[in-house]
Amino acid sequence: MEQQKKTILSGVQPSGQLTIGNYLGALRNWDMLQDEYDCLYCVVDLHAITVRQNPAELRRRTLETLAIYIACGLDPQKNTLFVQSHVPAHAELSWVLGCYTMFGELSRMTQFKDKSLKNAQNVNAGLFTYPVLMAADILLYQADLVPVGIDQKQHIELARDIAERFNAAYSPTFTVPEPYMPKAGAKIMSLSEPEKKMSKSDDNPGAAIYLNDSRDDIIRKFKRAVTDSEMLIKYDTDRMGIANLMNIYSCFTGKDHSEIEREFDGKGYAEFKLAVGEACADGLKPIQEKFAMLLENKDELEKIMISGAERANYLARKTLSKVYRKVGFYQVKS
Ligand code: ATP
Ligand code: LTN
Repeated sequence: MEQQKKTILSGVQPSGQLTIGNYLGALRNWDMLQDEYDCLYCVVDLHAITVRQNPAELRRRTLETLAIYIACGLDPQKNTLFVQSHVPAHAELSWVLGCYTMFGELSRMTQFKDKSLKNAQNVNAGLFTYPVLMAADILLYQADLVPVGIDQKQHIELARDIAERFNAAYSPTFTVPEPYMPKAGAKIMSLSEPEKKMSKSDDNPGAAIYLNDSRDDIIRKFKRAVTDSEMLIKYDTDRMGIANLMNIYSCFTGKDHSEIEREFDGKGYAEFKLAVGEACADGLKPIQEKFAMLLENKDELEKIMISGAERANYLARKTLSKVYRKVGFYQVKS
């Protein structure tokens, strides 16, 4: 039976503190998939160094990101949780796939364009080839589904193109993956600039709700969230500020937009913002408690990393050796 389960792979960069964007767009869905699929989730530290990181912080955040995965409900017994740099095949396959990816394709990636503008002093080659490494992450495990937020859709389409190109050039080698996006929460916007996505590496801490923010901070940030002067709680994508708050409230309460409109009919923004803050703080509380508990036992987290990497290495090696054979790398028996 085990072999018939479909495979899922996803990852988050340990490039900052995780936000409710990461949670609602990705992690919350991962939790719901763990019984039906064979799931692998990695902490993508190789991707994180495409932007300068402080080494001590990167190390700490790698462990914390793994702890957050578990705190968000991923059972390390049911899912393979690992750190990308612990599985060398990611970098190795990435080199090969880079030779099947066109310069023009990478130039069209919107994340590359956005990050080049944001890091104009460090537009390095890794930032450019980032999607190739991401394709390697996915294709190594023959993943059928990749649960991510909308911002990653273009990268998954590229991974599909690379897989199809390689399969056509040789013989079927890779499963062609599909993106899996949540109905609600696939794109949570910044609280200070609601036309931009909420991002963990935003310079303004008021723009994002971090999973570890205190209740007071959460309520205060929502209170200051940019809205408009219409004072009408009605879902309208032309009014991104209020639409975003309604989406967040909907994700945490399960209420749909029309229920929310009825609930706050005739009420003001202050009351609504407080309700959003409280719902969000309530929703994050159990995650925060579990996270704090997990971090008290670093040895246990390291054990999870080691056994995750062991299984991931085993699966990744199988695909990599197939690829090496197909492209014609000389094989010797050791
Ligand atoms: P960075 O700011 O360092 O680029 P990020 O916050 O954009 O990071 P990633 O590590 O790139 O986060 O993304 C991890 C997962 O979270 C991905 O599946 C991504 O699609 C999802 N995600 C990130 N931001 C949002 C958002 N604002 N809304 C919904 N999903 C999001
Ligand atoms: N690029 C992704 C993170 C990521 C990823 C992956 C997501 C790296 N490798 C593989 C899904 C599958 C991002 O969120 N920015």
